[in-house]
Amino acid sequence: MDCVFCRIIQGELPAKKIYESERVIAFEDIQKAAPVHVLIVPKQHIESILQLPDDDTQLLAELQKAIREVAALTGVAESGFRLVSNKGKAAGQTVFHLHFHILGGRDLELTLA
Ligand code: D5M
Repeated sequence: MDCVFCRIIQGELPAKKIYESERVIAFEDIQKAAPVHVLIVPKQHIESILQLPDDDTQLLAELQKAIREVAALTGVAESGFRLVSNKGKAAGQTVFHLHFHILGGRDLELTLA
């Protein structure tokens, strides 16, 4: 298996886990870009946001719950955070397993790109 996030999910690589549910895991980004930088990842290998099935209401709800829980657990629910999912190389996607970055813990630049 050459997907780094699948290897974390299988327990083959270490990660600092922040939150886990049946189908979603959240762990700290190894290259922190902000004091709070957590990745929210479906356990199933889904390449990007465009492959996320819109009829999988359980997974969609678990992802939404994970965002809310991670924001609360890391303290950024109050202070504010940015939620990012890169799709494709041109957008900066380097791991081709869907993930949402939660960034916060400091004032973030206003630019989106
Ligand atoms: O984001 C991919 C992110 O994944 C990037 O910020 C580094 C992070 N990453 C890569 N390998 C690991 C491991 N092993 N643990 C934790 N975080 C990791 P993208 O949006 O695809 O550029």
